[in-house]
Amino acid sequence: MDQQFSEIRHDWSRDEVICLFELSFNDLLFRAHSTHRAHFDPNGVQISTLMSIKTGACPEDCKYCPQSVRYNTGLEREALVSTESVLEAARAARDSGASRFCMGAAWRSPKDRDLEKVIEMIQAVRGLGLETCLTLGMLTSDQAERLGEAGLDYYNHNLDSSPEYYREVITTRSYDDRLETLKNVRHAGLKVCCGGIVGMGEGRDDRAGLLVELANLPEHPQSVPINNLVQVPGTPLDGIDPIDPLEFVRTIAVARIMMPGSVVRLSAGRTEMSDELQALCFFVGANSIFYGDKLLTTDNPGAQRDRALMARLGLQASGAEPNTPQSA
Ligand code: SAM
Ligand code: DTB
Ligand code: SF4
Repeated sequence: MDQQFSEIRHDWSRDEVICLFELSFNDLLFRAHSTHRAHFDPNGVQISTLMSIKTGACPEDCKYCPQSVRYNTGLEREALVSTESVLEAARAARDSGASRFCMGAAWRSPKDRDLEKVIEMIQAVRGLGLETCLTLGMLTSDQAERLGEAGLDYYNHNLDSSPEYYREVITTRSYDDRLETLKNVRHAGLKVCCGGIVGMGEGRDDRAGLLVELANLPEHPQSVPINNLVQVPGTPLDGIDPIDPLEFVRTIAVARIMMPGSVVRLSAGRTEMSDELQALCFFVGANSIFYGDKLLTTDNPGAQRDRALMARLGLQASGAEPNTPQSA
């Protein structure tokens, strides 16, 4: 494989990444797509379905999030759901083509007794033959170990932005708290799903800073969700200028070049995107989506629209396994 398209690096500098962002659009697209092709089936898309298993009343103050208790978004809070309702939703997701079921809770961190119930859910979902992913907030190393022993496949915990912009968006926890949980998850042998949000008013420098943090982790996250902010009335970021769609494509392209063996998810924000914009994102290296009517609390394109989009682009649901052994 051409060295340019295959190298797994953990020593990116921000300046170098800004240079990638500044390439001519065609040069960037060509390089990102070539990298993508060298590592993955370019027509395969991994499909995950999300379920909110505990909704709203979160003590954290993330300015983008409809689930924070601090903002009046009109969201109805809901306690931890039953394992039966998880099973029912997971079965429906599997039957409509998802390969992974992701469960999210609006917690700062789970209590040990919550974890008991969540472990029951993991085992039920695994029993259906689906991969499992959880996002529950911060984890101690013991909690991460327990989830690993229960058979959890992935843990989602995003870095969300550059270290300096993070402080503008969230004050109730630090970047180091995030890095600590990521370390605990990695050490427990779980696969890491870690990405961020753009369109929060950050600059290109922050987007580059986020990608540097992700790629310079001891291992590239196996899954990298790139969310475009879903603006929710009542949250402080509602009404902010949206990101230029071509800058969004550039962000996906640079993520693909920097983390060639990771699955990059075109995550929140697809409802507002045209088919053409999504097609460009797939071309530059996005190879995973959330599928189903809802993300956690906000709308996602329905299954019918996504089936039509995939047929229009000749994309197939797949596990999106890298087609070459990863060296780091
Ligand atoms: N409470 C846990 C946490 O913060 O890690 C898990 C759930 S939280 C909703 C998971 C991720 O969803 C956040 O890290 C953020 O990247 C994304 N997210 C939340 N609200 C969003 C929004 N309005 N638009 C786009 N992404 C959003
Ligand atoms: C991720 O990066 N995006 C997903 C998932 N991981 C948990 C969540 C998006 C949430 C969008 C806002 C909502 O629906 O509440
Ligand atoms: Fe809570 Fe997670 Fe939303 Fe932040 S992003 S307010 S931690 S649910």
